Amino acid sequence: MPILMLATKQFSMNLLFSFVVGLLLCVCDVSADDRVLGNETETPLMRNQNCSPNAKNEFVFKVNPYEGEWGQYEVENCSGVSPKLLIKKGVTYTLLQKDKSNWMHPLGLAYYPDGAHGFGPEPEVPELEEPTPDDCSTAKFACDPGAGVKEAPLYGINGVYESIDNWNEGKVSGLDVYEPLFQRPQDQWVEAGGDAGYGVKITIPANSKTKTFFYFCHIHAGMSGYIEVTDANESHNTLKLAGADDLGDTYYGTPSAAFDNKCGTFDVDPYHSKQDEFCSKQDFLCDRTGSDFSNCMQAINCKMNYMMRVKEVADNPLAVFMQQMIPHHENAVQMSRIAMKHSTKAKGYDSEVEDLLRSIVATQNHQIQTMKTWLKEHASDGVVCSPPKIS
Ligand SMILES: [Cu+2]
Repeated sequence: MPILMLATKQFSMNLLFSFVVGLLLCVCDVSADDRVLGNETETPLMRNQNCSPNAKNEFVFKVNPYEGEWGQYEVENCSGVSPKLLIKKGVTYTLLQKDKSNWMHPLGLAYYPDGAHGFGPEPEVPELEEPTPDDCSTAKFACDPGAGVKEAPLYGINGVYESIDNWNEGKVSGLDVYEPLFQRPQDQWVEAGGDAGYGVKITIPANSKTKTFFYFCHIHAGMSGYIEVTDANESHNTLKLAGADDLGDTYYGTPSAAFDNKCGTFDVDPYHSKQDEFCSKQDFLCDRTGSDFSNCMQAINCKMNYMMRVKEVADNPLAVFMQQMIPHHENAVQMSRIAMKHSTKAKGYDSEVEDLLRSIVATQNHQIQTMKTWLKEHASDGVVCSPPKIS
């Protein structure tokens, strides 16, 4: 074969090889971004999509830190965030929490969204417990699964699960052991979880009247999703609290704008698109480059600057502390979300930095929710006053 033909053939093979490798890398990149770094398409991910378990009847959980205000759960091989888990009676399912993104997000199961955090006007809603909570017999909740029906989450650490007969005995298993472990430093959480990690098992008995219930995070409100018994008995219970049967924007927050999706932030877009209104002539980075990162940082700092300028509450300095600390903490969370999304290739980015950022997001979000609850009980939200005009 002439040398030229050989070279051409070799060139074509190389081209084909590069094309195939490129295609594979491209496919891997997209899925990696979707799973680990959040969504790069600048559109919010879908919520409440039907989700079936894997072949071992497991739902493998992760937390996507970029969706919604508090982050939202994802399940391996299911699309979107906060998916609706489809289950059948009489089958034992495991909600697995092995991935490190689950740290500070221990799952619970409740008859209404958010369990002990409360939902709508209710400061607390009944959870799946053994025995069934008395509240389930009231008309406003109406969630009694039936006489003698035992349905409750069985918590497990490193593959060792409690049983329904020693439910939450609080020494070696149960929620009272599970939840505190999720608040330990991340390396200790990983070590205690061992090879099998953490998990929550649930079996809905054949004679149960439960059709729809919820998974939620014991530490953060606002991260719930549906679980539906697809072969529920005909005389099943129905949800009574308004809004529980249609979790949407009111619950999860308005889906993020394109700017927020690009930044990895939540509800910052107006401070970018209408910056003159909120932070006229103020630069929060000197000699700004105008890169995506730079624009994201400018917008979040504009938001914090604007939101922290609250009217003084003369008779309650603690109210002012709470009102200012909320946007201050929100900025720390937003800044960490931007760093997780835009600085992974920066010099010095390693697993310790990743742990630090995850810790800022999870712990400060929890503190924000605590401060918001305090304001609701003892004062009111801050009244923001107009920024000074800089000429
Ligand atoms: Cu959480």
